[in-house]
Amino acid sequence: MRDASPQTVYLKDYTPPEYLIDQIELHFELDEQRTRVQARMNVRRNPHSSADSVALKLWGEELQLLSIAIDGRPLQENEFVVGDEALIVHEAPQDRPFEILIENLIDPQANTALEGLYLSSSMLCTQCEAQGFRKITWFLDRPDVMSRFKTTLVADKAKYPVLLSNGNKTGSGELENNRHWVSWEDPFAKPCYLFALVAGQLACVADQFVTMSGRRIDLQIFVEQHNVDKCGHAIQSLKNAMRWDEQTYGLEYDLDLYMIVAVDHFNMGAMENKGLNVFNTKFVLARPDTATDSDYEHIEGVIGHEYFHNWSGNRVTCRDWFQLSLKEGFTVFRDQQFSGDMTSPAVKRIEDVNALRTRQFAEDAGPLAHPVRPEAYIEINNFYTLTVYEKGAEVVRMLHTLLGAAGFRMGCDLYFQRHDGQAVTCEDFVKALEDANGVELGQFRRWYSQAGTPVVTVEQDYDAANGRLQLTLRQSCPPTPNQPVKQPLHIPVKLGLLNADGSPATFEFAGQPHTEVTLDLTAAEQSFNFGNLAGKPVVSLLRGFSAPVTLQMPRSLDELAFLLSHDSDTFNRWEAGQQLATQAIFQLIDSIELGRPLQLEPIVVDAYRRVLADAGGDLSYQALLLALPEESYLSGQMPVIDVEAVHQAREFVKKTLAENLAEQFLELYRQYHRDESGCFDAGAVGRRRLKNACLSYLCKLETPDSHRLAEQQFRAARNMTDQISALAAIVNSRHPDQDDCLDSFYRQWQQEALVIDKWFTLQATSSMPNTFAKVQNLMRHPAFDMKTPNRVRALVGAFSQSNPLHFHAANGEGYRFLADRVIELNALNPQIASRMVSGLAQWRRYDANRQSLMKQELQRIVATDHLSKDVYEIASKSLA
Ligand code: 0A1
Ligand code: ZN
Repeated sequence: MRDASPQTVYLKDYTPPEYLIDQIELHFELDEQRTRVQARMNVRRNPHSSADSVALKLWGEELQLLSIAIDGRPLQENEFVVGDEALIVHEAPQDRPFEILIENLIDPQANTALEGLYLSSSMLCTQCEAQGFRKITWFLDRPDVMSRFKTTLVADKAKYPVLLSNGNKTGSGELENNRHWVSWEDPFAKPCYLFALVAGQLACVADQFVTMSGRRIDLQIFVEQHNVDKCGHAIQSLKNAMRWDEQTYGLEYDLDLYMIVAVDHFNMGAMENKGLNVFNTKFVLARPDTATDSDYEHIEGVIGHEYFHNWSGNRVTCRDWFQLSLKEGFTVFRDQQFSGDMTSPAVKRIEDVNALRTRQFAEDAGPLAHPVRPEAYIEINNFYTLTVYEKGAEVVRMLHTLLGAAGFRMGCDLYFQRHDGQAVTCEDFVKALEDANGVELGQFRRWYSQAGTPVVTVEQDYDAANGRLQLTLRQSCPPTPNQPVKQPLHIPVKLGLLNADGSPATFEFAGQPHTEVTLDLTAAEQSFNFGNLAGKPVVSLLRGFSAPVTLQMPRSLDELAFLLSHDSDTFNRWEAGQQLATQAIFQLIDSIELGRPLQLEPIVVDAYRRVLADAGGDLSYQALLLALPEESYLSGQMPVIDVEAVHQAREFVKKTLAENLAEQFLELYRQYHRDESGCFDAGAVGRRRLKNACLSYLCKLETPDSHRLAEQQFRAARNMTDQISALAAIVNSRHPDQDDCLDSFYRQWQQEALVIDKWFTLQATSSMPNTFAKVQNLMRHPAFDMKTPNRVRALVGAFSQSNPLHFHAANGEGYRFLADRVIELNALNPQIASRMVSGLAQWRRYDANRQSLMKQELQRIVATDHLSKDVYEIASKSLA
């Protein structure tokens, strides 16, 4: 049990800060166990605060105070008090600005939570978002307090030759005892969550970028020496992102230097600290033989994401943490646009929707559902969620759809111009878009405040005599925690119609001819009429996934097969294939549950035969068309999830397709298989995706030939995409040399941490029997480490979140295993611990036996001594 019940923070309680800190000068004497921090702050009363208390409360945690003075006068013991969470000066000067000088000690080595200043391998680095700065020194740690930072770092020259902080370098020098110093100054006022420092033995990969106004920017990526050969893609991605933001949003970089540091120990993906991004190595390092094509794509996306934050997040920041999606939803939308433009917009959109529907929809339907702009939290770190990020991006995308690209751009221009240098709200963002376009988005705002995934149903009424189609759309949204009743939302529904021969139909809508329209669904029930039709059209609805809703539209297998062949909307064409497979799998699940023999509808086989024959030339897209819906997506559609039936039915479809279309799979495999080193260009990526999709089907045949094919590819591969795809096929089959392949992979890559993460994940996600025992053994493997988040995610996270079959074993061993890990992690790293709890949060979706086993484990977690706020919030809300 927790020592004291933790407090909830509410959006409705927001008040402006009572004091402001215009400037802070930080001086660090860096040391692994005893870092000495001196903070000199210029403080004044906030003229916009109506509070009348004379006390000054500065947040601070796990700090050892050495001294405190105001305007040079050391404070007496009765003038302030230091608690677990804050330091309070009882009476601060009210009538004038004043200076506070604080000196304190911190212990980076003991910091396994990776928040504040910590040690990663032999490097010192910081993570301050959301509230890590208070673990560095006492401060007004809230995003609406923006200060200019000057930082001086002093350290041992041999251990820490490189000393970095935000902004521009202003000086450096030597000191006695082999120490040296470097000073930095950031000319832009910023909230303290954007502060960063890094110290270590780092190699630098440098480049330059000339901005649209002709300014030359130095770009520097800092990594450990042995990784300098893996930075090329990150640097190229950064330059692409800088150019793209100029061209798409007219936004230019504002400092003379942009630095990225890659660290092995990081709780999240990366962090947008002003001028000094800190990245998880996973999103920087890539070489064709160590990183897959999707690693390359993720690196480009995350580099873009952090770069785009320089405007959407840093220049214009959040007033309070409830507004997190203001910067995150918008920036995810921007990075999605960027990645689409760099690769294929069609493929990127499908990948993003697939992730949203399998993961965010589950969050929105479970006990942790919350609005894009949450109203309450216990621990803000728990709100870096799929809802805030991914659904938040969908909300921005809908605004883009409603206003059109040009209108959206005008709105963004006004937003950045109006709010540059300010800490603002989601409301300010919508208001700028409204004002720039002269439109009213009143009802649309409900997307920010209402949780849950809306359901849209469709009724069709075709009048053959008059060539008219009437569509009646109805929307509803299931209750979510604290929101039993929902209001109708403003839902943009993009629509096209197809003629019987598959060609796009021209139709009349609102008196005008169209081939595509966006309907504004605003009422609970609304009808739309389409005229001038030559015959009954086939409706293509929610094109491009124009809103994050569940569309319920009964379709025959024939109609789905027709759309899969003909829809001109690339998203809906893919979606038709997914629906076709989903319906087929659900028929099989019924048969399994009724004990009937399994049979796959021939129309499904025919549809996949056509996809294999031709998909229009984009090989990545063709590979997506071939991918069956994931087990987690299928489970999301069941009232009571039956993990075994879902797995068995999906496997049956895959195997049946492989048996019926073996020749075509093999032919395509041979056509696109190359012995290539793995350059990251669209042609090569497409070939590999398609070929490896074929290989994964062929391996379901479990024949000596298919086993040989996989093993040959594994042994000969000169790029990681081919090597790991082959190993995955081997590990998920009854391949006789499985263990030997895994061993040789380990021996080959034991020096490359990111590759060894893949090795852990492959084994943790295998559907083969005995996986749980293997996972338990891997916990004892010398390369496993509970203090390295990437490792924990690779093994514990992968098993509990991506292996439904074995994690949900009916005897509860998976649940017990996870709860034990959560309890261990709680003491080391509460953020990672609380992320791991999510495997248990969906307990209500399972049968009674599993429900009670999962609940029991959640209760055991909640009853743990010294439970962190992070884990307490997730586990207790999951049980509520
Ligand atoms: N703002 C970062 C995400 C981030 C959030 C919290 C962190 O530590 C607790 C670290 C990174 C982003 O959106 O990339
Ligand atoms: Zn972000």
